[in-house]
Amino acid sequence: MSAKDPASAAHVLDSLKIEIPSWGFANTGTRFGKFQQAAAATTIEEKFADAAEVNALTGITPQLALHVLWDLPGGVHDAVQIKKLSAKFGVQPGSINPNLFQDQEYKFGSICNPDSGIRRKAVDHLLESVEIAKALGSRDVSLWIADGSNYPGAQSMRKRIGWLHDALKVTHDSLDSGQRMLVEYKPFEPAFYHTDIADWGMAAQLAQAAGPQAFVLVDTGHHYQSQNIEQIVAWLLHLRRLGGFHFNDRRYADDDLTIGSIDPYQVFRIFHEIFSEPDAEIAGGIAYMIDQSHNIKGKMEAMVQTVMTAQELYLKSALVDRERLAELQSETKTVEAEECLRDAFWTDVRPALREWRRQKGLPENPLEALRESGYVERIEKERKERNAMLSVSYA
Ligand code: LRH
Ligand code: MN
Repeated sequence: MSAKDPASAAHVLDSLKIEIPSWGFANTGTRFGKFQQAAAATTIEEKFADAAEVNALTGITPQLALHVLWDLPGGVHDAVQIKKLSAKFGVQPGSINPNLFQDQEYKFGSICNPDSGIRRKAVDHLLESVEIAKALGSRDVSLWIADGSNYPGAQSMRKRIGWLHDALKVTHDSLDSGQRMLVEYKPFEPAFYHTDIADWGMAAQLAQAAGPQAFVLVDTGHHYQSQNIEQIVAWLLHLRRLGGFHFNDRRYADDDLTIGSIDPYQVFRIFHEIFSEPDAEIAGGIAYMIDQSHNIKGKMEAMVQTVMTAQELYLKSALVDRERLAELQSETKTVEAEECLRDAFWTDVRPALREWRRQKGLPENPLEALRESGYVERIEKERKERNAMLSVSYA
């Protein structure tokens, strides 16, 4: 048994912070519809309140990711209100996520649209997102675009690459020092023939061309079935272009299920690559964010369960005896090397996690504490009437 003792490794949890998404508390759906939850958050105040509750229970989610058109429909003018809510609930605004996928004009793309006027509009939204991040003191502007096409010949992929570079360069150069632009890739959906930023290589090349404050965001759900995600992580660390993660899980495509629900060993292997990064400063700058849509599970339960699972997998990965592993790897002792990872993965870290929480004055089992708190019942009472009025149909 080569794994380290969880209690002696639990200190690694002190620096782990997980950013949670405002949209994880809202009623989201699939193309076939939305199942309303009476307790779901609709207003930005409710999203901050729910995030504050998750942070009170887990102690490691002090930041809330915001999606511009969903959380700041008034643009940079809404920053004042956000700052008030942040002060009231003790949760900081986190990454700022532009919305370049819902406006009618973006049918054929946003920053890659053949119409220069529409590209201008999209770039203006990116620049406003940077101004919002400045106003809120947010480090990251986290960019995902749905741009692509559905039929061969419909669009010029070459021309669109040029427009992409132009837009990301302008956006990068508007950043303040200390700010970062994260480029998120996705192989398909909503476009189903080509997607303009489809994989890590395209995103890394775009980030390098944009400038030193541009990095790649790895959404674990944005990969083809058999892709080796931890190898992509190793490459991005090597290139010094790994900005952060959108953690979730999937069985088929971008299913946005809760982290570790389908393949917990996947996240463990990703954390292993990060713990293997010799430069602590590089490893320290990585943003760990959640990007999930909770259509079936209760949104508060799902979020608390998600944060606990991320902590468990992070601590498990910290238990790998990496010195021993390095020896075994150079001696090509395949099975013994693999056993180093398996020993750590199969170690039950929950007792050490409970002890870490106890020492931090946090509930030993946040999910149990959520149930005992009556928080969900309370917000359900407050919100059910309003939520009942909201439409359920997709179309
Ligand atoms: C796209 C994505 C992106 C977000 C959205 C909510 O699939 O992962 O990160 O903007 O989900
Ligand atoms: Mn994402």
